[in-house]
Amino acid sequence: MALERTLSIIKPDAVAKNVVGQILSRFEGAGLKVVATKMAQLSRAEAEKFYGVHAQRPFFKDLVDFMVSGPVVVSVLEGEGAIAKNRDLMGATDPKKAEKGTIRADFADSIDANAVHGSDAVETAKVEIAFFFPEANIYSR
Ligand code: RTP
Ligand code: MG
Repeated sequence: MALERTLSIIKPDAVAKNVVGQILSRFEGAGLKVVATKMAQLSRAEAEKFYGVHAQRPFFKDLVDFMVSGPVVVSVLEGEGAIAKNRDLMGATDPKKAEKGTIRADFADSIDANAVHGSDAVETAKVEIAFFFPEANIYSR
């Protein structure tokens, strides 16, 4: 397995529920290192650009509305197979379908308010990380 980086966003619902620490703990417990992190309030323009790949989808407006509804915690996670590992920890997009013990099964309420985002591939991870963090602000260990 390769050493990878992935972008994680703890979404507004999970920040509002006060489970930021519990979610970051799950990443650490699975061997992922937090090598950059910050809290941010996304603007509409930022949320639209970040999720630009979904611009033509019927759920796009709801997704953007939700992502700007409160602050988020954005992190870069580093580790062996970090992209797939993070997606395993997150569980399925729809929390009703997410496996027991996953972040979405435990903390998410709906397919819109689904607690976390995680990059889905090496290339998207690169783009998403650069969207939020200059290389100088990533503290690889
Ligand atoms: P994410 O990008 O947020 O990590 O989630 P994902 O890969 O599991 O799902 P994706 O297909 O990339 O969709 C992005 C976000 O859009 C919302 N969504 N709603 N109503 C729907 O059918 C629907 N499908 C997707 C979800 O909030 C999803 O996280
Ligand atoms: Mg996605």
